[in-house]
Order: sequence, then C-alpha cells, then structure tokens
Amino acid sequence: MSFLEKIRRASEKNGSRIVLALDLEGTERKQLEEASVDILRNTSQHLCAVKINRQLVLALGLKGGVDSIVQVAHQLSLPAIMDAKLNDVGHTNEFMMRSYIEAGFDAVVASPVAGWEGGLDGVFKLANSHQKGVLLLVYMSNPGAAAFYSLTVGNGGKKPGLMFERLTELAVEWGAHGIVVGATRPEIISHVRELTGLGMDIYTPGVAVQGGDAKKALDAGADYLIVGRAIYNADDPAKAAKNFRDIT
Ligand code: NUP
Repeated sequence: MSFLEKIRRASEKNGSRIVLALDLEGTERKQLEEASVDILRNTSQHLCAVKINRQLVLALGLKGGVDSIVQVAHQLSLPAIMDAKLNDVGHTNEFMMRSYIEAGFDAVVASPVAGWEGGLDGVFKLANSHQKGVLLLVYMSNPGAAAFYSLTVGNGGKKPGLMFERLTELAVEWGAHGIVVGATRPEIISHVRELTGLGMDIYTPGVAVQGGDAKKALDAGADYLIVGRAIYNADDPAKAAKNFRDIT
C-alpha cells in the first residue's frame, strides 16, 4: 500500500488528521525508547501518522532503535514519517533515503532547495519505486523563516515571485506527496492552497507551543496538523491528542 493510501486509511479509521511529532529527549537509551513507545501507544487511536525526527535517530540509532518504534506504529496501523529534511547532493541523499526505507519508514521530509538534478531526483525515484512519500518543506514555522521563504526570486523569463510560491510550483512539478507549511502563518497556508488546488496535502507544524492556532491553520486549508510538545509534554497525552483530533 502506498504512503498516501496508508495515511488516508489511518485518518479515516481514527477520524483524525493529527500527526504526532515524537520528539522526546533523554540520555538513557532504553528509557527514551520505552517512553516514546508508551506515548505512541497511548495516543495512537487519535492519530493518523507518527513523525520521527533526527534527534531520536541520533539518540537511538536506526537499526534496533528507531526501526522498532516504526514497527510499533505499523502494528497500530499508522504510517511513519521521517523528518529527515534531506538537503544534500544526490549520492548522500540517496544513501539516507535507502536507510530510512530499510528502517520501514513510509515517507520522508526533504528540502526542495537542493534542487532536482543531482539533488532530489534520486530521492523521488527511490520513493516512487517503493511506494513511499516525499514531503517538501515550502514554508517553515519559525519566526526567521520569512527571511528566506518570502524572498523575491526570478523565475526564468516569467514574472518574479516569492520563494515559497516557486517552491510550491516545484513541489507540484516534481510530484511531491505533500508539502509542509508552518501553522504560524495561516495566510501563507491559504495562499499555497490557492496555488496547489485540492490535489496536494498540506502538513502544518508549529501549533500551540510555537504559537500557531490549529483551527486557523485548518480553516486556511491545511490537511494534517503536526503536533509534538503540546501532546507528549501534556499531563495526559491521550487527552491532549484527542482534543487536537476533535478540532479537525
Ligand atoms: O517548519 C517546520 N516546523 C516544525 O516545527 C518544519 C518541521 N518539520 N517542524 C517539525 O514539527 C519540528 O521539527 C518538530 O518535530 C515538529 C513541531 O514540534 P512542536 O513545536 O509541536 O513540539
């Protein structure tokens, strides 16, 4: 089953558009893995996917570490997204992509600034031949993101536009399986939604702790909310996940 089918199925089954960002930190390996699995199991019925970041890979390793969390996600019928933010030249991007595929991940996050030829072309090729997804960063959620994503850029012979508009066009052109746009800027989400039409899934991080409003982001046209600290640091993570799910 492809990544897109998996996330849509999980979303329908659990009535949820919440992707849990499982970014727990800790120095004791076993404890960190167990705490991550506990949070995932406790919140799973309110989620449509889990997203793992590089700090968990650094702490646990992929083999015999993060890959067992991916297995738990699959047992819970949830796809797993690797927030790798791939952004290098082709051969190292492809090495990382193959490693994440071997670890069982269903999708990766990549940065479009690496470009196509000798950048992300091989990543898309691997993804498409293994039914995996590539989600591209179009506008990040942090305050400083505007300095890059809102730059005015030339576009061949066409009228200059803004960087994120060009990145959105590239995501469509390259056949991305989704894009990431920060929840902290609902007006950008609406604008991106106008550019893509309904055919592209928008994932939005940055709600709650980073200041984004979940409802505003969804009303602006986001499909999936990525939520981390506001769930796993809550006194009752399952309740927090359910509360976010109920907004969607
Ligand atoms: O623009 C982005 N902003 C962002 O926060 C792109 C991301 N991938 N993220 C990720 O979303 C970030 O790395 C973290 O895993 C999650 C948000 O976490 P939180 O602020 O909900 O705790």
